[in-house]
Amino acid sequence: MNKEEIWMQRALDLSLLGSGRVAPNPLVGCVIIKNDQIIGEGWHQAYGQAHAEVMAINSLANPEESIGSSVYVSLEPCSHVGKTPPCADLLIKSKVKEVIICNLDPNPLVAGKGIEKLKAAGIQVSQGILENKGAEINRQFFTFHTKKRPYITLKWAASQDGFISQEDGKPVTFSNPTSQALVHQMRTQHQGILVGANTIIQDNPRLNVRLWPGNNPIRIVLDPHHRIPKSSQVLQDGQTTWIITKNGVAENGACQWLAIGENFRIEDILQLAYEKGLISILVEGGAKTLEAFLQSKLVDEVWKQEKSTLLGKGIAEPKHSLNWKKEVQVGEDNVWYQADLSQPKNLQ
Ligand code: AOF
Ligand code: ZN
Repeated sequence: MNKEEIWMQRALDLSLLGSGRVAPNPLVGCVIIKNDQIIGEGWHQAYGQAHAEVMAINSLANPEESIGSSVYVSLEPCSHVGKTPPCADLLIKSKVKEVIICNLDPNPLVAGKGIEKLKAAGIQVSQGILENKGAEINRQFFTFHTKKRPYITLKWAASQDGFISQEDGKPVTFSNPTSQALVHQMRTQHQGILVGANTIIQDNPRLNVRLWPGNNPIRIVLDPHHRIPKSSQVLQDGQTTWIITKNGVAENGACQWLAIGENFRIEDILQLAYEKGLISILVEGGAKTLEAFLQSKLVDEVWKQEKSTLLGKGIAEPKHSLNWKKEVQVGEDNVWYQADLSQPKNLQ
């Protein structure tokens, strides 16, 4: 790595410290350099709070130090007044010499305007360093703005012989404590968590985050025919749940019933989520729901947690021919696999 890449890598590493707390905003990190040394650092820590550039400028021992400095930031500085004032204005006021950017901001409120503003003020601007790494870190944010739909991750747990529950749909425990913590981490990293009505009826899950620090995703239940009982935990704990139905809309507090019509297509569900500003959804089951998403091809990431036991019978995992790649061994009895969706025989 050359020096520029090292500073940008640091900005990207800092950006990840906001993981699980910034959605629907992107992960952004910022490093301020003078005389080949880091003199300030910051990252976007939580939605609604200061942007990375503000945190970095505020971290300087003395505000004058920004004059003539080089600012490495993992996303194009914003040019709009949102929850916070424009970062481009702050950098101009701080008299920095140059701004080095990893990725452009696809948000139509910014999209190139941040760079224009900096250049118009006589600041040197370059863009594209470690661009692929930045695109990977903010894949949810970029997918949301470029494809105009949430980023979709599928995740299920199965026995080694490919069953995800008992024959009658009753749950089986495939997790060990570390695997459970990983599932909760994954939940913090998505803005929504989606299941079908059967999962609510059979498991009565809470679908919230308890074993990892970070935000709870919004619960989304596909319940076309209003089958889930009012006593379900997701309707009783006072936190947000959307129940997607075919017809009949009712609202009561944290729970919202949202009707999307008879067709009930995955496309319609994602359109609704897009309009509500959800940048990512973790689909946790059950079999029918996972299958419907795989069939729709509107899937960006697929994970399987496999337990090294044989069930012999039960409800089978989704049958799509996915190319699995082993990612991590979790304890003695769990392996996490990710599907390689870049292969032609698969989804894309
Ligand atoms: C930056 N630095 O650290 C972040 C940026 O509502 P706001 O004010 O928080 O603005 C959110 C938008 O600002 C977000 O959609 C994205 O375009 C940009 N995020 N920009 O310069 C940051 N988090
Ligand atoms: Zn900003």
